[in-house]
Amino acid sequence: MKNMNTELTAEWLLSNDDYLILCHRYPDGDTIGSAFALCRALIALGKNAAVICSDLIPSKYAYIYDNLNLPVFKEKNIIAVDVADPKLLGMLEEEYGGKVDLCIDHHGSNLKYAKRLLLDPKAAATGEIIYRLIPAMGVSIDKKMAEALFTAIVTDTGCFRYGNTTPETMRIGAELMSMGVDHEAINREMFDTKSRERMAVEQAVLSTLDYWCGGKCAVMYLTDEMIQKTNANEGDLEGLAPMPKRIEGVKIGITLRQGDEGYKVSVRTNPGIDACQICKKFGGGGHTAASGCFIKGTLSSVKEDLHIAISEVLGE
Ligand SMILES: [Mn+2]
Repeated sequence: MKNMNTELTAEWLLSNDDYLILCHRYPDGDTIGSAFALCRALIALGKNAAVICSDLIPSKYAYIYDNLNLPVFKEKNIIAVDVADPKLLGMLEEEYGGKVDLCIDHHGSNLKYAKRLLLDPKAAATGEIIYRLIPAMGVSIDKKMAEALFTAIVTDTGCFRYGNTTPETMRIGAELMSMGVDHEAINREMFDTKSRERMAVEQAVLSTLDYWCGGKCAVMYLTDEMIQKTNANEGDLEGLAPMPKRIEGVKIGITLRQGDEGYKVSVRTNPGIDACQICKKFGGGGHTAASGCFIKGTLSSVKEDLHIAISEVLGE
């Protein structure tokens, strides 16, 4: 594994071609926005580039990938963006997990699985790293790239609210706005507009809310059956994870989502508790305030495993 900086990465991208860019599963605004901004920049250079993801990209992100004519080519170089662990490639792991030529990421927990790694754990979003990379390749950021990068940054910072937001994040946001990004429309689409299916999911998921450790931990879950009943699509299920930690007195918020033979666990914490430490116990990772892991078992066994781990962390 070779550690890269922006200049070295730009040089490598300029001297190669035929890039396949991979997003992480359960794609969010950062992985999608970063991937398409980079893809558009490479195409602007006359390179072949395309983006793939193991899961469907939610339609609310359509403005990020519309009007993009992807060339037909055989990939020679694999790039993963915002992917800390090859497991997060989902169904693409088997084919590409061991073949990633370049990983661009901001997760301190990155497993350093790629041949080259451009990592900045201080960046609030991978989109910040791509924002610096595109001009280093000699490409000027156009409006579509700016919209994609703005989306990457607002989604990973909760619209510049979370602790990962730095003065640099705000400066980049301001620069992107001056490039013509319609911040109001993007923020409305990302944070305000909710489908009826989404409202039904929130209603269902909130009805499962449970409190542990004297109310310092709030837990809720989402099963396949609930998803079916509410007729929700992948886009309707995004952004549920921060909900439990918003409750007064809660230090740790946990959201469980049913998966194959177990549950995907999203942990969100308020200052003073390291979510990454909790998830590492179960083979996962992420950031201090937002991390994830996968635990095998039934709903009740997964809850029990978590309850024990959380009680230890909270010293109860
Ligand atoms: Mn990210």
